[in-house]
Amino acid sequence: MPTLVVVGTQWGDEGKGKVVDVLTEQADFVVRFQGGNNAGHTLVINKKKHILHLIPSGIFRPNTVCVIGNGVVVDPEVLINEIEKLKKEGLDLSPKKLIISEKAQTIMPYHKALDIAREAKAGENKIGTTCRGIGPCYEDKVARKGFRLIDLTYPETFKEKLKKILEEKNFLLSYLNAEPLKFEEIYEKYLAFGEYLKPYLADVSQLLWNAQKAGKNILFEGAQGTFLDIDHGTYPYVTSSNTVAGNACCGSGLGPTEINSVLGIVKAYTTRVGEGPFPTELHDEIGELLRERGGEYGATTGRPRRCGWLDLVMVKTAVRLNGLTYLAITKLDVLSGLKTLKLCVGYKYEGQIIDFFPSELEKLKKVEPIYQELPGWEEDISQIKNFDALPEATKNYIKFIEQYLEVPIALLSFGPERESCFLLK
Ligand code: 2SA
Ligand code: MG
Repeated sequence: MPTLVVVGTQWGDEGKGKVVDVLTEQADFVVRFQGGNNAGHTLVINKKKHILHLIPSGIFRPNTVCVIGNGVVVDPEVLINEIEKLKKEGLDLSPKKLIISEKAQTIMPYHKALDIAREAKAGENKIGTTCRGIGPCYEDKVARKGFRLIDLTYPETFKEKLKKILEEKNFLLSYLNAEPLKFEEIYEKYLAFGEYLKPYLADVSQLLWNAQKAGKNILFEGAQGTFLDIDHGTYPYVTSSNTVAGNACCGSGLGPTEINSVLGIVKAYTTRVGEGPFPTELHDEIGELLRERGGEYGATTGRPRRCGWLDLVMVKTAVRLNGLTYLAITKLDVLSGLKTLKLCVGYKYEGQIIDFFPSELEKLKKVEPIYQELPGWEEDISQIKNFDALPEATKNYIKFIEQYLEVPIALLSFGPERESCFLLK
C-alpha cells in the first residue's frame, strides 16, 4: 500500500465502496477527504447490504481506524444517525475507531433548504443534486461563512455568528419562496450535536502524519467520480468539491510527497445520476438492461441512474487528472449475455476526430462517440476467482481496456460481495 488513494474515474458509483472495503483488510486508516452524505457507498458483507454515506468504508474491519478529513462537509444529524445505527449492529464506533477533523465544515439546515429551493426554482435547468445541502455548504466555506464542527462547541461565538448568518439565509430563502428557519430550533439542536461529536474531533493532519511516520498503511477513499469534480468535471453539472486524487492531500492535511499510489475504479460500462452531458448514454433496451441487472439506482436518493457504454476517452482523461498508477474494473458480470460490446475510443466533433474529453459543455453536447466493437460472452462470470478462468471474450475486453489506457489493471470485481473480487497483480 502504504498510502493509496482510491478514486472513481467516471461519474461516481463505480464500486469504490466495495473495493475500498476489500482493500481495508490491509489498511490501518481509511480516510474520506471530500464530499458529504451525497455519497452512497454500498457494501455487501455476509449477504447483508450496508449503505454508508459519511462513515468511511473501513468501519466493518475491526482493526481499521476510520477518518473524516477536513475536506468533508458533515451533516451532523446524518452522521450521528449513522453512528447510532452501526452501533446497534454491534460495531465499535468509539472515538478510537472513528476520528473526525475539527476543521470539517458543518452542513446547516439552511444549506439543505437552499439546495432544495434552488433546484425547485431552476426547473428544467436544475443540476439534479442530491438536495443534501452539499453545494451551499461548500459555498459558505469558501465565502468564510461556514461553521467548522469545532465551532459548535463554543456556544457564545456560535450563537452570535449563527444569528447574523441566519438573517442573510432567511432573506435568500424567502426570495426562493421557501420557508424561513427559526434560530432557536437550530441553535439548541446544533449545540447538542457539537456535544455529541466533541470526543470524535481531532487534528487529522497530525494524526495521519504520525501514522505515516510509524509506517502505517493509509487508504484514502474518494467519493463521487472524476467527472463530478468542481474544476475538471462537466461543469456546472458537477458536485461542489474536488473529487480528483490531488484533493486527498488538501482534504486531509497530508502532503503530496506522502502519497504512493492512486487506484482508479472503472465500471465496465458508464452511469450517471443527475443532469448533464453523457456522450455514450443508451436510451434503448440495452441501457435498461444495464440499469436493472446492475442495480443502477442512486444509493442515496434512489434515483434511476442513466446508463451507457464504457467511454474510454473519459477514463483516459481520468488517468491524467488523477495520475492513476493502477486500475480496478468492476461489474463486468453485468455485461454477460450481450452479443456485442461497444467501447468508446474517440469522438467525432464537427467532422474531426478527437481523442480527449472536451471541457466545454457546448462541445460535449455535440460529440459523437466512435466505437470499437468487441464480441460479448454468454457465461455467468460472477463466481469466477481468477483471470485464467474467464471466457476468452471477457479477457479480450479487459486487455483492450488495459492497452488503451496504458495503466495496469490490478483488480477485478464482480458482484457486490467481498469475496467476488480478486487481485491480478
Ligand atoms: P450534489 O448533491 O451537489 O453533490 O449533486 C451535484 C451532482 O453530483 C452528483 N452526485 C452523485 N453522482 C453519483 N453518485 C452520487 N452518490 C449517490 C449514489 C447519489 C444518489 O451513490 O448513487 O443516490 O442519487 C452522487 N452524489 C452527487 C449529483 O447527481 C449531481 O449531478
Ligand atoms: Mg454511490
